[in-house]
Amino acid sequence: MDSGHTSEEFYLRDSVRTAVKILVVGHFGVGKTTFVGTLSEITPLRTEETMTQAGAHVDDLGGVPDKVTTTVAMDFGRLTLSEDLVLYLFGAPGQQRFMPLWRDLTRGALGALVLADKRRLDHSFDVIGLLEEHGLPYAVAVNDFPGAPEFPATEIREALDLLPETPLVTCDARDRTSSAEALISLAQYLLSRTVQEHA
Ligand SMILES: Nc1nc2c(ncn2[C@@H]2O[C@H](COP(=O)(O)OP(=O)(O)O)[C@@H](O)[C@H]2O)c(=O)[nH]1
Ligand SMILES: [Mg+2]
Repeated sequence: MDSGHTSEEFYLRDSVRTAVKILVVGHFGVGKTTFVGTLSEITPLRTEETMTQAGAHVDDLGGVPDKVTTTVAMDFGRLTLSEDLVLYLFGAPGQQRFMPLWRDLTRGALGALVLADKRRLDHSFDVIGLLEEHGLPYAVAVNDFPGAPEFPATEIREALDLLPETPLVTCDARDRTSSAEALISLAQYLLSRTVQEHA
């Protein structure tokens, strides 16, 4: 197989003892596939389909007119963090019609990173509502798209109705360092909650 990957990258190291499932969620066109692709060490599994005319009335193209694919199920990627710890990233669709997937998707997940777009923060309400419904802790990463208005963090928090402890960071899903930092803010938050629970 000539995919540019070595078997080292495909197979999980024998030393891995802990696998953690993290969701990367957000509305249509917010950067989930990009984010998982940027961080994954394996070729991400993508379930994208070319949008058909039939989907035209349900997939809101506002703000992303040149987007021709949409995630129909999810993205899947892997990130080995240390000898014994591996993260599995599940990019989950935010469209209303995929909501039945969420029960299965949230099962076993430690937390979620919500990708948000400042140009349409209201589009994140559904996804945040679902996370709260499922009791899954989350951090919010605002992706900077060209032409996005400049909002102070306090206004974004207010618009999304975030708790004071919910991490809010900015992120460029196309950039590995920036995406990793967003994931780290989620990990630190999850860890601080675990420490509190055991205090
Ligand atoms: N400027 C900018 N563009 C992004 C960012 N993340 C994704 N994009 C672009 O936005 C479009 C939609 O991204 P995609 O990952 O397909 O969104 P998805 O529907 O959430 O999977 C693509 O053209 C990406 O290149 C980001 O952080 N900043
Ligand atoms: Mg996608």
